[in-house]
Amino acid sequence: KIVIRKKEEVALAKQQVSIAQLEAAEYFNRQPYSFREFLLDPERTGIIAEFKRRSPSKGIINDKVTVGEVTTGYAAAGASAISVLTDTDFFMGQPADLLAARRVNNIPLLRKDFMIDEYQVLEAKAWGADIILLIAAILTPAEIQTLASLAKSLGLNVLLEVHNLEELQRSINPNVDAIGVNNRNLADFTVSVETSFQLAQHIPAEFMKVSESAISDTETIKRLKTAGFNGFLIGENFMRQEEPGAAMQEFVK
Ligand code: IGP
Repeated sequence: KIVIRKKEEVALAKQQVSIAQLEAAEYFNRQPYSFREFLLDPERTGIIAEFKRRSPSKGIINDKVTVGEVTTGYAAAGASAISVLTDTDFFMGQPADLLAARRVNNIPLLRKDFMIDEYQVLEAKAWGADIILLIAAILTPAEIQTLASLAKSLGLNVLLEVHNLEELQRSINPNVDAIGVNNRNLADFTVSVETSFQLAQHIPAEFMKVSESAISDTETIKRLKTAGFNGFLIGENFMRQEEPGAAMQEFVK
């Protein structure tokens, strides 16, 4: 269902904005930040803090804050990267959110969306992203290869999301920088951080390890670090507060 919606969205976008126009955009030729450098920087927290107004599982989380105030708050609190939803239908995000985050931050930005087409990778570059997300559950290994190698050729970093061993084994690709284990099952929305602990040992050492979703305490982060995780993607725990940046500041102190 998501893939069909995205295909329609991409077809429409292609009619409205040509590839030449994307390539002429302000940010298209900037050199993206290294995801690895920021994740492994001991001065930072390893947290990839997410700007998310709503989600399909929770409905509205926070529609009162601006992307500028939240993302600069996250950066000030020591985020290693910032995730910005650009999907409108399910998450109430928009391309303008990523552009706005880019304007005011100098750390890596993840375009969080359902990437299915090379055109979206060019959009991500044009909108100032440093990292794209590829979700194994909705892509064939061949599609992952195509999208990841295009991303690499543009200097973008790639985060590959998996939520079980089968997805990990069939999808792993040398053009990927980091493997994100999603603790949320996208089929039924149930969450369990155990998913990360189970898959950690199966992720080859050359990839950075990111644990995604349902992280709400620092004790869990400590345990994930011990299991070898370098990154922690946190959205709702911060976004449901009135001031998400201040909430992250409090969380990490
Ligand atoms: C953040 P949480 O539970 O902290 O809000 O989760 C992030 O992991 C989640 O938003 C996410 C997501 C995705 C959203 C993970 N993978 C794929 C959209 C698409």
